[in-house]
Amino acid sequence: MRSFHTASDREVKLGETTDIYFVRTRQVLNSKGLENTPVVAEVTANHLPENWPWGILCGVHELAHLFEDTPVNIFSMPEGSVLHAVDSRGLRVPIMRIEGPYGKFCVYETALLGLICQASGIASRAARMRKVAGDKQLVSFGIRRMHPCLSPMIDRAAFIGGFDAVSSLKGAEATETDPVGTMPHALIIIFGDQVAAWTAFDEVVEDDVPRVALVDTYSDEKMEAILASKALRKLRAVRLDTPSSRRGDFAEIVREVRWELDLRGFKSVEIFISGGLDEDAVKRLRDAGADAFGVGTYVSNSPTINFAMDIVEADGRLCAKRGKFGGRKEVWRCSDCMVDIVQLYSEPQPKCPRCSRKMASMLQPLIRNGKLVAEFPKPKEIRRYVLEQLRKLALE
Ligand code: PCP
Repeated sequence: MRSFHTASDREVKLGETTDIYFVRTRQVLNSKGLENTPVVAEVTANHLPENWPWGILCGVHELAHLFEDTPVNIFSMPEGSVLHAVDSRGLRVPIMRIEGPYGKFCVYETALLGLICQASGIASRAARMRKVAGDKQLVSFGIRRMHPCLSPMIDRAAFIGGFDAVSSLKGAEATETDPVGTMPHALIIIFGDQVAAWTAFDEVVEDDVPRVALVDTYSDEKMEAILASKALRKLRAVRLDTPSSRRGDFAEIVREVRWELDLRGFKSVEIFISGGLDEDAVKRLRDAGADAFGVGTYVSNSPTINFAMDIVEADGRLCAKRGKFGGRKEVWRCSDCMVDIVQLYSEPQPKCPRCSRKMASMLQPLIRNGKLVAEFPKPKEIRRYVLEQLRKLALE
């Protein structure tokens, strides 16, 4: 009897999370001897959520494991690549191409899309947060808003998107980092006294864990921040998770806390903010003097990037459905200008329309005849790749 309403790795690999119409399609193709019809299918996004000018591709490694031992070839943008919905001429950009006998992989379309739609949405919002936060610390606090079986994926996507740390044990494992957290209101409520709770935390928790005191449980943030700074010699920061009913002009509260701490010589005590943070709030509070942010729902509950997979060639015939562009394509990118050009596969390597430098092909071999042929960089390396690209991009 399963405890949670989730599918196991084995069930996903067996195609049991597919939509029934793919099972029936395979049934029809098998009965008519068409299951081995060779196709070229491409994955594109009609548009990006909230008019984002770009997104971050995430979920490719899991997708590769899904297709292992399936007789197909897959060419994909590497995990962590910036993606555009359309190229510099308005043509939709394929982020992935799958070539092979359609009947052998049709049941995987559902899982394929699920693996990249959600993770790419999270990584993209995380990357936008990264752009807004600048060099301020960003910690992923969002797994509590989502099904726990997804916590490693959510934290990994947030980290790859540019977050500095994640709060969950499994997320830290998936990113090969140390989990980061402060203290919950519950700790202070149990002690019934802020100073007693902070001091107990300081006595008991390992020395290498930064001391971040929560300063909004019972009274004014300014007063509790001063109290905590006086109580803990090694205090790294104070966390303000002020309930929305008390937030008012939160930026002004942050400025006030900063001023009063500096006034009393606690210049090294940082200000950590959490609760209901989105891009606008982080920008406002960063400018008000906040040093670190715990972001939850806004990233873990990101809109998905609604990728679609479409057959563009079948048995050598050009055959895209209405609204899609037929024929096998290549995606060329100028990694300096971050400009994309989509061309038919047979066309020669183009030059960047902006800087005239040679462009690089983005669709790299991932799977060849069911075998993994791509290296899987570690999450830290993928994150570095994302940060390099973000330096060349504007938020709007
Ligand atoms: C929440 C908890 C989450 C934060 C806020 C994420 O505070 O710390 O990590 O919030 P968001 O989803 O709105 O971005 P509480 O609910 O007060 O929980 P706790 O006392 O455990 O910190």
